[in-house]
Amino acid sequence: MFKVLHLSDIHMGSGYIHGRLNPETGLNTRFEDFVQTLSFCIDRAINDQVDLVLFGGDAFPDAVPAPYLQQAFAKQFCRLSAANIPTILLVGNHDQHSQGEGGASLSIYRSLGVPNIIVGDTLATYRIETKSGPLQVTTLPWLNRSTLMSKTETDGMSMAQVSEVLLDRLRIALEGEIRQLEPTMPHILLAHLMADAATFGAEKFLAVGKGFTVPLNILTRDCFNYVALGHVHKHQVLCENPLTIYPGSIERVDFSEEKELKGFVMLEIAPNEEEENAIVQDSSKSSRTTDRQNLTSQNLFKTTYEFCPVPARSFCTIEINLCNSTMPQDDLLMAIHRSTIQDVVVRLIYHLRPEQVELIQDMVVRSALSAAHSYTIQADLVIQLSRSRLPELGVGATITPMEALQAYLINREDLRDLESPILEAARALIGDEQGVMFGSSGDPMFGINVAVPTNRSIETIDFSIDTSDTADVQLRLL
Ligand SMILES: [Mn+2]
Repeated sequence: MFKVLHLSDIHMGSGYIHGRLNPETGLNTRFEDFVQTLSFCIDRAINDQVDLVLFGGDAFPDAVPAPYLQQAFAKQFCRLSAANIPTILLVGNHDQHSQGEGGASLSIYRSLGVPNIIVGDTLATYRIETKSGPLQVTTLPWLNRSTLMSKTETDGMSMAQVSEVLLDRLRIALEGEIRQLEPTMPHILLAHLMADAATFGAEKFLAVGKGFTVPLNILTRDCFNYVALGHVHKHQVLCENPLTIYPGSIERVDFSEEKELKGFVMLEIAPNEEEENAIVQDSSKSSRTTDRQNLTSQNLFKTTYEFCPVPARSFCTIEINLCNSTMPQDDLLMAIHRSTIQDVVVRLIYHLRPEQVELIQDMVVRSALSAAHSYTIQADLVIQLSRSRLPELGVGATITPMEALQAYLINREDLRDLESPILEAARALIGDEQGVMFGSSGDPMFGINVAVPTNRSIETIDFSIDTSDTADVQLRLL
């Protein structure tokens, strides 16, 4: 039986904004968190005496990590090397360097010839001698267009066409690796990629601009006993047969990972006893050779897994809308006290109206958050840029200019004192216009009877304007 530990997406050196300076070490506390969590994984590998450790890629935020990051990473993985645990470090997109011949932040381990460490920076298959026997691992690092195609080849092709050709080449290259496999040995595919579990159409090919999306069916071949993935930070099982798993990242890089459980995957690949028995029975007959040829490593071995959570730093968002609160500070403090914030990275978001701002004392809020590992406060002012529409002025309502003005004035308390003069001026204006329109064309006069609320009482004002159809233009304003 083989025991394999699979972890991925360490990103050591990320998310410092959520940490603080440790005065004792002079280092960012988030760096220390990442080292501690990685150390937790390595401890488990050593204590459980696993046969193999697979790292799915993305060691650092970029391919040129600061020396202290390189050193911290190396210290942990060299413990595996010293414990004679074979380890494969796969190259992810964050590890690749595009200058010159390429290379990666992890290539140094090969250059130095660190025992028991293999750097997976090309598509290749390794036979690894473990204490439980040999097994095979195919490494598939992050692919970009230039890995499989030259510039002249892609000239004049659409993104969809490029992706199609790339996938075809990947399929062929992987097939080449698969054909070299020894079927009696367990076989693992270790890949850093964005897998696409859905059936894909041309729209999916367009994703190549952001990355290279690989359809799951290219990976889930029955020759594999396990497909170990890296790149996606959320732990997920994409396929049961063969088991295809993203262990996810080991520490939260930002708040997008707040709700995700962090950890690694522990695998057991054991001989499939049912199949073994079948072979023994068959071997008494003459058909043994034929049956053995038909067997794939998938039915010779059985893979089981366990997701092992790690003590990653918790993140917590506290969001509260205080717009309708009469005591916004009390409500805000209550929301903080209801949350577990001890040693947690906290993001406090509250919404309030501009006139409530002075009701919040920043120092009191900060003091309430002091138990957090770190915190940010985001106060969102809710400003009503426009008044709500008046129902009287809604679409579809047939209304005259005077009615519209009246409805508007009723809703503007601040203009109450000016209501009468405004209305009178409006009447005069409209009257003038009507007079010009009708008067100049020689149309007959019309009269309007208007009831106008003035100073909260309603009085009727009579005035006369030229009219041709009294019924149609009679206004009754309430
Ligand atoms: Mn990645």
